[in-house]
Amino acid sequence: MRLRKLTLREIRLPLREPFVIASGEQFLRRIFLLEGEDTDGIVGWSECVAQEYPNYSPETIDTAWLAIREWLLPLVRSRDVHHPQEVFGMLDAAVRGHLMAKAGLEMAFWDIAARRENVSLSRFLGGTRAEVPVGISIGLQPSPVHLVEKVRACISEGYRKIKLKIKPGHDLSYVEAVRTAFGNDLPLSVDANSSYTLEHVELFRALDLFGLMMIEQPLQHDDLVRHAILQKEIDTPICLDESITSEDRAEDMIQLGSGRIVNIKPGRVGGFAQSLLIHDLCARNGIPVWCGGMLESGVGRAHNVALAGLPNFVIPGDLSPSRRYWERDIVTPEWTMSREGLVRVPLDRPGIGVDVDLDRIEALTVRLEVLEC
Ligand code: OSB
Ligand code: MG
Repeated sequence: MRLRKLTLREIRLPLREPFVIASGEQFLRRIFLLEGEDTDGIVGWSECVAQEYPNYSPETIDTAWLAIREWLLPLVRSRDVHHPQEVFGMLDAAVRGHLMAKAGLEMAFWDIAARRENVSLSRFLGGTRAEVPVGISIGLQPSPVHLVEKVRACISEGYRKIKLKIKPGHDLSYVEAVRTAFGNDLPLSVDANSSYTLEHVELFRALDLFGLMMIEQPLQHDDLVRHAILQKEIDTPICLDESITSEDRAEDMIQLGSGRIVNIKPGRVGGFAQSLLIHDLCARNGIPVWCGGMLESGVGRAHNVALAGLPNFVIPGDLSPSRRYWERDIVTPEWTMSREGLVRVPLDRPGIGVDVDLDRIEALTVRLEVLEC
């Protein structure tokens, strides 16, 4: 397989509800879509998950665009790729960082390769499940009362896991309100997006009493050592998100005891090859994983759902249906969730398994670059 053309597009979709986390808030998603075409005319899609502002990762949609055009595409241009597993190495040997940009390019190759084999992306990756359980990530709310009403609605929709965003001052009273309203059996977790320090250890000991499934990324975005210190002080499993940027970092986490669960976002770790390595490493070490989200459109969601079909994704992923984010998604069919909180993996269709609504994308495009290879 050899790339003939790569089309970069930016579209903008307003979120149905603003999404607020410790490190910032979002009303509109600037979405970076990649459409690759190989020399046989097979087309594959991907989404680079970098956001508008570098508050989750140091990358942004604008740095990723530059990285892909200037440094990454030239590394695969006019080179034969026998398997998409090779792409990350080709990119990573020459360019440091820019993992979201690398992932965007790499995952387009995976969709093309799956379509060339006429199999679903999930099967191509090694997925074994036809449906996967879905959790929801609820942004910071103005009060515990607001949060309880939100959680009530999510439970009635069927979500299998509820994740609450927290930050200092917006934590214990919120968790307590949810536990009081819905009891201790509700699968509940919190995500701090790096907003605490080791000074807050007493707060985490207090959270221990609420029997949370996990506390996601309490400390610095690139920290492992302090997370290991914190994990020794508390019973609740720490789950790392931001800190896991490679298989090596996941291995460090296991060695140091910095956490007991990993959130794998293919976009964060440089794509599917790295995601598979982390998945397998965690499986060998008894570390459960789940698939996180980055407020993706239906294109990025397809990649996440495909990955979440692998066997060690044993915890519900942040894979909410299209309606949760958008008035209208850019794929057909839109992503839906059953009353039982499951999303179907489109195993019966080649590649990502949904059709990209090109007319709609064209109408929404604010930036376009066609790169001939
Ligand atoms: O920390 O998991 C996170 C969204 C943007 C950036 C970081 C995170 C998130 C989410 C949203 O939690 C999950 C989703 O896509 O529904
Ligand atoms: Mg997170």
